[in-house]
Order: sequence, then structure tokens, then C-alpha cells
Amino acid sequence: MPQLHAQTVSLSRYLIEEQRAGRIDAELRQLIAVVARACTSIAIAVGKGALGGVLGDAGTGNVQGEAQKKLDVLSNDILLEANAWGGHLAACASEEMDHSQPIPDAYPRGGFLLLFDPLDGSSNIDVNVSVGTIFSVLRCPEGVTRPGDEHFLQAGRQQVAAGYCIYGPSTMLVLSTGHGTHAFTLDREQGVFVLTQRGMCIPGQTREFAINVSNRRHWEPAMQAYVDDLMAGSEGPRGKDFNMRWIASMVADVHRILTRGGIFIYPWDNKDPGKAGKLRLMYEASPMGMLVEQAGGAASTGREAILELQPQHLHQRVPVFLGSRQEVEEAVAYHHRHDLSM
Ligand code: P6P
Repeated sequence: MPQLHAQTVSLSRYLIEEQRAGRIDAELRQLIAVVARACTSIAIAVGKGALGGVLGDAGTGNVQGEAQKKLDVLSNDILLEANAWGGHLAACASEEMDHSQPIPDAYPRGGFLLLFDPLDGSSNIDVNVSVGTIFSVLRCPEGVTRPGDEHFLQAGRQQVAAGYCIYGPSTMLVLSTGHGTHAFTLDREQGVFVLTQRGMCIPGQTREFAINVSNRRHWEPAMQAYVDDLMAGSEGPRGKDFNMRWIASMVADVHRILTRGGIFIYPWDNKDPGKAGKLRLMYEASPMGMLVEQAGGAASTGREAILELQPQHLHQRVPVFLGSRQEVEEAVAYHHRHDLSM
């Protein structure tokens, strides 16, 4: 049984060092540890695949009426139970839960609000493609013992921590508490997350973009022009060739971008004009935006910084452009020039 070596930094040790340095407090350290333990349990369930009897649809719908996979429901329950066992350090909000009935006794003893997408990309589960858990931590406003939806509606800039766990060939936890973005790999024998990349850094420029181009006819003109120029490569105005990747699992696409650069885009489209985008602000765009900015990248709606947005409701959707800073700025410039021409 391989032992952790002296120079190995476990997640627990990293969090203790962050607390000793005064960058996080004891309750936040404990909450992150609780979430990491839940992700370890989710990784085990996901890893069992067909042998775990948890593939396929649950036969239920989430708060937005989307069909739930059995693993969506299981992952959600694992995170809620972990928070309860961890001492209710946070009140929880999830993509899978309706908040018209607040969870009894879910008042945040630790003063935090935890938002999560328990299993993002779950439509990929049945075809064995990487999926992940995304989480965001906010502070509960002073004096609020039983927070309602309205107390969760804080701009992404207010996050005290954000992260995801990607269940891929290896299970990795990527975390920021506002002091860089760092990656931990699960040592499955020990059941411990080990620091494997301190200070992830996204290159400013890229030749790789991630978008579902089948939606092109539904985009606004600025978006069509921007992607057409990417596709024109060295024969077009951008003067260089680009490559495209689209995993359709945000956690996997964002992990690639944090690892080697790129731009991830899910723009507004007119498939459902009433929706401002597909991805959710509170538990997809904001946490990913924090991780990307802390790694030197940028995160925008195409017109404004994602972390500056004041949320209007818990499951609000937004357009998302994030990744290599100069490429995000280029995409924003296309939208700005289009708006000026109107
Ligand atoms: P499409 C998964 O359902 C998700 O919310 C993100 O993880 C992913 O980036 C996107 O939707 C994929 O959307 O329309 O390409 O299936």
C-alpha cells in the first residue's frame, strides 16, 4: 500500500496551511473538506458505471423540468448528506432542488451558502464521458439564520471559494479560495486528494475554441461573425488556424482550458428566446468564472464580466465566454462593434 510521501501535500494539509496563513477560516476549511469527501463518494458511484445500477434516467425532473439521471439525484443527496454530517456549515442550493420548500434545520452554522451542480454533464454518463460536480461558496449575510433564495443572490465576485471535481480517467478537484487556482488528484488507494498543480495558469492567447457549432443558425450576428472568422483560420481576418473541441460536459471543457488554454463559449441563442443562455449563473458560470480569473483568464457574457453580474433569481441562465483572456476580449470586441453598428 503506497504511503503518502513527506513532500506530498494532501488537500487537508493544503487547507490547514491556508488557514494558518490567514487566507481561509476554520469553518471554510471544514466546508471544503466536507465537499471534497462528498466528491470522493460521487467518484466511487460514477466509477461503478453499469455495475452500480445507477445509470439511466431517474424518471423524475429537476426544478427546471429537465429529466434527471439516477446519478444526478444520488450525487445531490450525497452532497446534502455530507453537509448535514459536517454540521450544517452551509445552507444549500442546487440545480436539482426546488427552493419553494427550504430544507428543515438547514440553517448555516458555519455562516456559508453552498451552491452546486451535483453532476454537470450528466447526459454524458451513459456514454462514459467525463462529468463533474461544480460548487460555489458564499457567505450568509450577517444575522440571517434561515437564508431564503434571496440571500443566495450575490454577485460572483462575492464568492469565498469555488471549485469542481472532474470524474475522468483520474478524479481531480480544482479549487480556488481567491488565492490562485490549484489542482488536486484523488489517490484512490488512500482516498485522499493530493496537490498536483499549484497555481494553474491559462495562456493569454489560444488556437483552440470550444462551442456547439450546430447552433450557429440560432446565434446573433456578432456571434456568427466571430465563429466564422475562427473557422476561416489563416485564410481569414484572424490570420491563424484554430482547432475545435466540444465535449458537451462543461467541467471537462473548462478543465482542458485551465490546463492548456482555449476559449469555451455557450452563447445566447434564439432556440428559447425567453432564456438568456443555457448555462446557469449561480452554480456554473460564477464558480467557473472565479477559477478561470484566478488562473489569469477572463469570463464574460460577451458584453460584461460574469463575476460582476447581480443575480436576479437562483436558476438564472447567462451566455458564457471564458478562458484565454485575449481571446475572450476578442469575442467581446466582436459584440461591442456589432452593438455600436446598431
Ligand atoms: P449542448 C451539460 O448538459 C451542459 O449543461 C454543460 O455541461 C455543457 O457544456 C452543455 O450543457 C452542453 O450543451 O447543447 O452542447 O448539449
